Amino acid sequence: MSAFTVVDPSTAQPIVTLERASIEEVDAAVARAVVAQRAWAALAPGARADALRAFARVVEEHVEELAQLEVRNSGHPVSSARWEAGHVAQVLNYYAGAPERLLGAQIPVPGGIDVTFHEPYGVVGIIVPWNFPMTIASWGFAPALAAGNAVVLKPAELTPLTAVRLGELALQAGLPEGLFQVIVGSGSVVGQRFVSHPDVRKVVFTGSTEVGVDVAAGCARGLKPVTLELGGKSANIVFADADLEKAAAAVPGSVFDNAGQDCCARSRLLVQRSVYDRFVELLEPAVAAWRVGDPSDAATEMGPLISAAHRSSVADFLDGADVAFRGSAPAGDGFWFAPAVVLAAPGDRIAQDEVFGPVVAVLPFDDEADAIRLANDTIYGLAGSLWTENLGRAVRVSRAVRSGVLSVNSHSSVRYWTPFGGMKASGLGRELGPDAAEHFTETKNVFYAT
Ligand code: TAP
Repeated sequence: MSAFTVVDPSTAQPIVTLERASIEEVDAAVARAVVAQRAWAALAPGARADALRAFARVVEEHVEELAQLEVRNSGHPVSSARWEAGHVAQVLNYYAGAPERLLGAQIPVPGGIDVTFHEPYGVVGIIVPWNFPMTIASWGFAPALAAGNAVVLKPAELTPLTAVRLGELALQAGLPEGLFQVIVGSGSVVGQRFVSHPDVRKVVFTGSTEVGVDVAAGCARGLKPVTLELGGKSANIVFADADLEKAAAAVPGSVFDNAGQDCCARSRLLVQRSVYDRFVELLEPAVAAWRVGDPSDAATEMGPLISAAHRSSVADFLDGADVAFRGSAPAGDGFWFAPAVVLAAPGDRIAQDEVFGPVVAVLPFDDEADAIRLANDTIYGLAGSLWTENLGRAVRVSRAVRSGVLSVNSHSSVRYWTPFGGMKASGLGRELGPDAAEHFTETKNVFYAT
């Protein structure tokens, strides 16, 4: 066992010291989960639905507490943190509808009856990053539980507090002991043990592409399915025929939200050359107006970065870069970083690598084909936006960009009832939407001879 300290990123002050779980403790948790899962899967679907609705209700009753905890632990602005906590309750309510709708098929065969069943995997291991600790956890645990699995959840060491509280709230809501366990510890110990443990039959990993590849390789050795939600370098494409004022006003929210620590951040801004200068001009006041500061203030739009180490990795990207202008950031001990707009060329590191900070690279393009080529000029394929008033162009470009989640004249990416996930190096599999509970089951086919 070893201890680590959780820090408030807006003050750099310690909040609490926690113990890291050992491999033996992970194994004991998985053993409890195996027992709990058998009883859970044997319940009537309606009873599982009721239990998830009860969990949702308790989360709803604790939205303010969870939000305040996230403000301290992650530096999220309180208005975002309230949305995130409410979103967890919505995701639970949505997947509470799934147990009674996991329908198999009856397939015509000669000499009998053929039926398919959606069987839960058993124990699902969920590994979560630090950028959206509550919401991303819920995208895994709600459908996994709905489908009849038990869950062991590992939050990131930087941001474990809301996940630990959700584990307590699950018990308070009456979920059985052992069914949903939150295990605090390092990725290399707890996360790796989820990957290697023979009784963890499916893994959901959200985090960097580098670690995701290792997790997938480990899962392949254990022949277990894995869902990967990884990095991104999403394009925000602005055509000359767009509503330029509207598109420019939306840029800060599309890339500086959560201080750019967002896998869907539209961190490459592609602007048609004929309106490039005008658009950059429109951008400057929008960036200046972006409110960076105390996350507990309801008017704040952006808080600090998550850690000192992360801030220096973001700052490295500005070394030698052509910074057009920056927004503001408070002075003080927190891990503050003023948003930056950088003029870039396609091959620049800042136009290729995920910064995961409030930095946007602006690149010009000539025509529709050039825009598509540039948008796809990345190893990633998670999200993206395009701005145009031409419907045909919107259809052509949205079909040609290799990304899992796109929005036209908008930068919205996440709705719990629509599928979410990445192409290429951004991931494997999809979360959310109507099919996610089914992804936590494997199909059994049974033939009954008559
Ligand atoms: P990572 O360093 O990859 O960590 C993610 C999680 O994996 C943490 O809980 C971490 O634990 C754990 N982990 C680390 N090494 C591991 C290993 N060898 N085996 C198993 N688990 C391990 O990512 P991060 O820095 O926290 O998050 C940022 C990245 O996540 C960005 O690339 C971002 O784009 C991506 N992300 C993607 C999405 C979607 S939905 N596509 C959403 C959010 C974030 P500890 O850190 O506690 O050791």
